[in-house]
Amino acid sequence: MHHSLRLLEVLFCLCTIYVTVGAANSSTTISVTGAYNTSTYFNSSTTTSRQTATFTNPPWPEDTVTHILPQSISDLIFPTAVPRRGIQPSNIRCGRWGLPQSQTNGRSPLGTIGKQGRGGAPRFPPFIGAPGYDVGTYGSNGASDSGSEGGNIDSGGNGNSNNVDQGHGSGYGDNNNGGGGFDTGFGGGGGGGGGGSRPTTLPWGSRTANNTDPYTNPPVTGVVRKYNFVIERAVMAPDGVERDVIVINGQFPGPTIEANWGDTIEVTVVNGITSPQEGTSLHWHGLLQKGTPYEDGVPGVTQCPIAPGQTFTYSFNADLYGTSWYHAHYSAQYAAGVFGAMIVHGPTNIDYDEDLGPVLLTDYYHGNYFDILEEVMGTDLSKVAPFSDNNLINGKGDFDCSLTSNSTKCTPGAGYSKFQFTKGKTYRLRLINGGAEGIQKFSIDNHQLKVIAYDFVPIVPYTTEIVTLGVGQRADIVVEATGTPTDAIWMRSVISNCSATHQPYGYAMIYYQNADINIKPNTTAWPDNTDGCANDDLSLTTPYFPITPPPTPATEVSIDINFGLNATGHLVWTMNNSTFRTCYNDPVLARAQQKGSSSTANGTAFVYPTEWNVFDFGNASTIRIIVNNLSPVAHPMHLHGHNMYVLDEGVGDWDGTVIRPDNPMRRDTQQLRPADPATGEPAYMVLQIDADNPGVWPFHCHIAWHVSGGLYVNILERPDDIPNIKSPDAVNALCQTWDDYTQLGPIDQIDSGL
Ligand SMILES: [Cu+2]
Repeated sequence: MHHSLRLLEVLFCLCTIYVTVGAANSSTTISVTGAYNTSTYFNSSTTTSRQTATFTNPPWPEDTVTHILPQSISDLIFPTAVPRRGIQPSNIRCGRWGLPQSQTNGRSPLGTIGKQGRGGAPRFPPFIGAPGYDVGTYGSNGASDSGSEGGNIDSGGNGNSNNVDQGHGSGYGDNNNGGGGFDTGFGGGGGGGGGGSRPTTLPWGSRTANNTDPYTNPPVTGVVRKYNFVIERAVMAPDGVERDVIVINGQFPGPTIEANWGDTIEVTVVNGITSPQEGTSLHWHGLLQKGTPYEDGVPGVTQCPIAPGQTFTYSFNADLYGTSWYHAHYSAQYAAGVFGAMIVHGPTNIDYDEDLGPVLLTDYYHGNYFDILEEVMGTDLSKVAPFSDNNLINGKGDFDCSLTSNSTKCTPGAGYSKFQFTKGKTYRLRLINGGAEGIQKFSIDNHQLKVIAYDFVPIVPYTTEIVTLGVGQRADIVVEATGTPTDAIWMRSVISNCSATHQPYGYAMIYYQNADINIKPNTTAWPDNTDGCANDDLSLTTPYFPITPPPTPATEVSIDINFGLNATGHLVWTMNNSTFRTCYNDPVLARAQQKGSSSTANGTAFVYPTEWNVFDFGNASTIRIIVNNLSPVAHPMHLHGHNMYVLDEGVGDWDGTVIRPDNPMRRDTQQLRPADPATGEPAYMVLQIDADNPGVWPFHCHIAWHVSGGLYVNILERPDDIPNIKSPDAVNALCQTWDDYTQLGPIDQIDSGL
């Protein structure tokens, strides 16, 4: 009881210490952030930011068994004397001694909470028979091996340069920069003037935003866009404060991926994470992965992790168009910097002059992600909801160095991202919330924003002053430069009071063509009357291509979200009273592929372990999910493999209302409101999907700290069709390598793993 009250205090008291960052230091150079030309197709063949690193064989020469995890910790976590409880059809090897996850919990505090959060938890005591077992002191020797070495990458333009834009620096060498407005939306052909090798037809043919169902009729261009990513540790100072990061090709944020609708994207990933080593995997947020669920990048679900030193090539279709991002899905690793924008050029539903490219909005922490995670997963309840330290736009922002400790290296005046407007022109901006926790409220002083798409779904444009984005959500907006030619304007993104931050204010600068770029803007923010925890009303957001879902779904399930303390005093999140934990060595999808069409394999049904949170929807053609939020915290709920119909959302019990039943909103991430803190009344959202994509699809909160705490379920969709989907050998080989790697010693999985 005492604990619960304390916890509520912590969760509710997210609003206390805001530090206002004063006027920004102005800088004397200006560069336009990501000026795209007027057409929306993309004409580069290959983007290669860096050569693939070479690794010797075996690929993890640096670390020995004892380096990976001290022997004493290994004994504590994986005691050999524990009676084994087999998971059918075979024992799953998760770690050195081959105990199934449900028997060990590793260093993880995750257990399964009893009904209503009361008693009996965890079902599988974490350290049975372990010597010296003591609540709260798990893994004390192993906790310190998350070293801060490895600063072998120069921080490039991040710390001290204002004129480098990291977001999309490398090689999209388009060769059509004649300014003629090339209407990709409705022209079906070149409307602009002569431009070198500009194609005479659009890559996606005659498809437009309102004549094509993207889910049934995507184009196939035959073009492959190739990228090489090397993921490594580094020390960087994007906002002036030096910290440990994990980044792609030395860039923060990572390189922008671009393709045309219908292209194939191929990304070769080298896991160069050392000192300590970690697995990794990349997820391509929002793409459907139809027929290629094994490319979805979720470790322990669709693949085994890419082991340290290993190289793996993802290959998948750009089957939807618009704005998105990619990120590591291994633990909370993306919060260390493993993410970037992903743009798929396609038809437009509105005219504009210039595409200014991605605008990444990210809450930002100065701590090492693993250190934060240890607190999130720890027993000190004052630390389970960590406060971010800053808010960045395209990886930039100032920080007040006087707020840092003497031991922290901080250089003032890191600078802001900059954009240029010309009076009278219209600009497309691609807003992405790529943060770990914070809800972003984006605005441009004195300018109206026309929202033309949410996530990968074009909508009937509507005008607003403030765009709300929960973690994982995107908005494409068009802005008309209605100011005067000498204007200098603040672009802002503010982390809402529904989130936990010490410094909510993110800034970038917009300079008009005749502005004095030596002055900083002096404009005033729009008043914010939006709900701090929720998206804009569903009645405001109408998909541009209408689709009417079946009014009565083939199957329906209710899922309750809650939290509580398990038997060891750790905060865990639950969906229908079960906390998720992945087994990196045993992907759910691989099990589903083995399982025959009669739900048996070799005559023996496979029973998914409880902690995998598998919801088997059989062959149902439509699936409705009613999510009830019993926790006083908002959750951006993300579904892989689909755009979900969002039928309704609000506080209380769903009364059966569907907002715009002939064409409900669709998107891949939807903000779930918190339970009413005054009355305790839960909040709800009602989702529906057409089961047209056989696979195992994660449905989870996109707050890094919540999914780490187990707020995750697997949607098993059309299991009878899954055995027909064959993973490439390279995907299967990941498990062999990962198995070999984990033979060296148990990995340090202190959270759900995702
Ligand atoms: Cu959440």
